[in-house]
Amino acid sequence: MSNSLSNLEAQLEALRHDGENAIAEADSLERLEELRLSYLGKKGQLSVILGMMGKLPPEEKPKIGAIANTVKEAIQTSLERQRTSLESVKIRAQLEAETLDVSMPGVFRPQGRVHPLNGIVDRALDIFVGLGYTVAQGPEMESDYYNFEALNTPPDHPARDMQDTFYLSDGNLLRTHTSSVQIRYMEADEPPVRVVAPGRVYRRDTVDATHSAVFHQIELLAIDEGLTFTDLKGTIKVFLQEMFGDLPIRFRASYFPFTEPSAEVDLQWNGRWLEVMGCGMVDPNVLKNVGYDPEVYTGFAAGFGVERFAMVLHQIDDIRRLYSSDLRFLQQI
Ligand code: 2NM
Repeated sequence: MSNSLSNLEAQLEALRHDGENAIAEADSLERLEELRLSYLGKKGQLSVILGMMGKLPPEEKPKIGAIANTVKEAIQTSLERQRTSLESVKIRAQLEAETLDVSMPGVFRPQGRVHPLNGIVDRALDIFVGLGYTVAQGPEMESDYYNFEALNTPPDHPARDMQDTFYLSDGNLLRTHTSSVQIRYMEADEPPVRVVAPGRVYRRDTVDATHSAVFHQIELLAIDEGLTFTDLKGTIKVFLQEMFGDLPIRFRASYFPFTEPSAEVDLQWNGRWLEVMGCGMVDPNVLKNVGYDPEVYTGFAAGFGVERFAMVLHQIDDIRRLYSSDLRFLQQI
C-alpha cells in the first residue's frame, strides 16, 4: 500500500513538474486554457490521479489529499502568472499597433478653387443681381433668327459671313453672342425687363494670344418706359467701378446692328485707355421683333468678354492660359 502511496506521490510530483514546464512555455491565452483543462479540468490529469485515491487505505488519504492540493495550487499559480504575462504582451502589441503618431506629416489634399473665368462671372453676376437683374441662359446652338435676324442684323451684314460664324449642316449655327438669350427672354416676358445673360459663344477667329474661337460673354439688357442713354451710362459706371475700382471711363461712338446709338466703353487702366465693353440703346426694330411697342418702351444693352476682363484683372498675357488647365498657372491666381 505504501508502494501505491509513493506511486501516487510520484505521479503528483511529475504532474506538477510537467504542468509547470508546459505552462511556462505556453505562448497564447488559448494554449493556456487548453493546459488548464488538461491539468485541472473535471476530466483532467489531476482528477484522474485523485480518482485513484479511492483505493488507498483511509489513513493515507489525508496525506495524498494535502499533496494534491499543493500541486493544484502550484499549477494554478503558474497558470495565473503565465496568464498575466501573456495578457501584458498582448496589450503591449495592441498598443503598438494602434499608436497614433501625432508628429507624422499629414496627407496632402490639394484644395480646389474657382477658375479665374468663373471668378469674373460670379463677381459680375453678383453686381447685376444687386442692381435688380435676373440671370438668364439659352442654347449655344441657335437659329439664324435668334442670333441675327431678330437682332436687326441684315442678311448681308459681315457678321453673318461664313468667315465669322460656325454654321451647322442643318442650317443652325453656334451663337456668336448671348444677345440671342435676350431675344428669347423678351419674347417670353413683358416689360419691364432687367436681365443678364452669361455664356459661351463661338466665332471663327484664328486663335492667338488674344483670340479664341470659343469664349465667354456677359450681356445685360434693361427695357422700361423712359430709359435713356444716361441710365445706360450710370449702370455701366457703377458696374465698372465695382469690377475695377473707381477709374476714369469714357464712351466712344460706335456701331452695332442691334443698338442705336451705340458706343464702346474705355477704361483708364494703368494710365492707358482700354476698350472693355460695347453698349447702346436697343434699336426700335429689335423691340418690334419681340412684340414690344417702341413708342412706349426704350431700353439699353451692353456686353463684354469675360476672358478680356480676366486678362486685365489678373495680368494674363495669353488667353490660351485660361483654357489649358495648367495648375502651375491657375495656382498663381
Ligand atoms: C453688346 C453691345 C451692344 C446687346 C443688345 C441686345 C439686345 F438683345 F437687346 F438687342 N443684347 N445685347 C448688346 C448691345 C450687346 O455687346 C458688346
